[in-house]
Amino acid sequence: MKRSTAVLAACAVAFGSAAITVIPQAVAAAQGCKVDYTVTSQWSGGFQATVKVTNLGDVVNGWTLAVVFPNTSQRVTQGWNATWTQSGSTATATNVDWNRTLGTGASTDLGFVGSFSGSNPTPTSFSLNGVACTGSTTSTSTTTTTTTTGTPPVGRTPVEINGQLRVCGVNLCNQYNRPIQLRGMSTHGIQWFDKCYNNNSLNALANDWKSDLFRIAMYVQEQGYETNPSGFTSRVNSLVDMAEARGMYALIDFHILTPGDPNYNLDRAKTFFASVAQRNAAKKNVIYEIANEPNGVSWASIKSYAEQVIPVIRAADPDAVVIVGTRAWSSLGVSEGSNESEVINNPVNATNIMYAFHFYAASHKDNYRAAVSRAASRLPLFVTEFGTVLATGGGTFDRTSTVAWLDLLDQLKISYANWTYSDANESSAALRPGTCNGSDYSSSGVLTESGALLKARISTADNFPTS
Ligand code: IDC
Repeated sequence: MKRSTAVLAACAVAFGSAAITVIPQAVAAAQGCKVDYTVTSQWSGGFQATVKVTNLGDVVNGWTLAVVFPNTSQRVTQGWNATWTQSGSTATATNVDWNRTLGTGASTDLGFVGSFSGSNPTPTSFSLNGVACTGSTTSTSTTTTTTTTGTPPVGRTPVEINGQLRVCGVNLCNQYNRPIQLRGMSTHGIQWFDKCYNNNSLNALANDWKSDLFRIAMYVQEQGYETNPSGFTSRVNSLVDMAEARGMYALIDFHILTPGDPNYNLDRAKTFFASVAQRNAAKKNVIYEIANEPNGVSWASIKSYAEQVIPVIRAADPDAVVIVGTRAWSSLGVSEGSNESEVINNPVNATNIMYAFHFYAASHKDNYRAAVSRAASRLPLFVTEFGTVLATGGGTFDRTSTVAWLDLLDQLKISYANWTYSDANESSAALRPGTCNGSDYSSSGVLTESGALLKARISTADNFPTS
């Protein structure tokens, strides 16, 4: 508050003296702007900044903002809410369609992830359409704290606190533009385990597990969507409503698996997402996952699929986060001998998207964790599915590897959903076989070893920023 008062005062002085020395011309447009620049986090060699641009002059239709760094080693590597380029020490942000027009007094929030070497001083100047933004402020917020514990506001759900989500830089951000991590559970295939998803089980997930997230795994093949498109679409919608009623985010998973080329289901995906996106557009709790696990298919084919399905979702629900599966069972290519560079070098041409990473703790260990650690500063990642066991969904429950993974995801603020909140007779399931025949989902006796670990991890207090 103090800061913005000072900024306004500075602008008034600047404009006051301009009015005295310049003879106003009737046709000249009033010009002026201010920028609030904040480094929101910084790590070795990299940083993330937000840039709030306020137009203090007449309405502008189309704009560029120049940000002059004092140091040519500072580079914008990825930006949002504008098209970012850089030449020498000047980075330029050009409006995107939806923020092209800035009325008098209107603001727009931009941001970027940057790299630097040596020191990272704040920019020396900003200008909007060539006019210096006087009275601009720069600041650095407290950073690098990723493990703070906090008590969530009593009686408020994850969706009430965080509202509509968006991708900012490499993070999932809440309505205050602050990075958050969602922790939750995935269904098993809803064509097989439908009876596990009812009021009692969802109450337990929201109230006892304190889950932020409910992933709805809608298989396309294997007796799934293709056998009854309207029936599965309506079941997904009702599960979205059940999650919403309990303040949880709902992740709609188009669970392709075999065949592994998502383009095999391209028409089905367009039909399905057009329908669910239109029906759920006004909701704040929906996230779309467009291809569970592409496999045996190139990144170029997956990217092409994504660039056809995402516009269908955007046409109906423009502001929702969309998650794109990656090559080799969503391993960022690692399980087929590649790595994250194929995505970094050839990203999907869309904004407000994240990339899926999946792992099974007993099968995927240090080299996969290394890939995630590297990729996390370059790509927005979301672990939409992982297991505590072998990639088969069964076998040994690997506590050590699971804990190593979850510690890493917590540290990087990467959201996750565990496979599965079901009573399947396999070690990945969180509930003991037979649980879904009864009405008790809350007592500790219904949990498997995997379920007990996940419930203990997920139910700890969230740390959602509220301003
Ligand atoms: C598994 C189920 C298993 C089912 C099999 C085939 O746990 O009961 O028989 O699918 O449909 C994935 C997939 C997910 C798999 C899971 C475990 O996304 O569908 O579920 N897994 O194999 N990727 C890696 C592992």
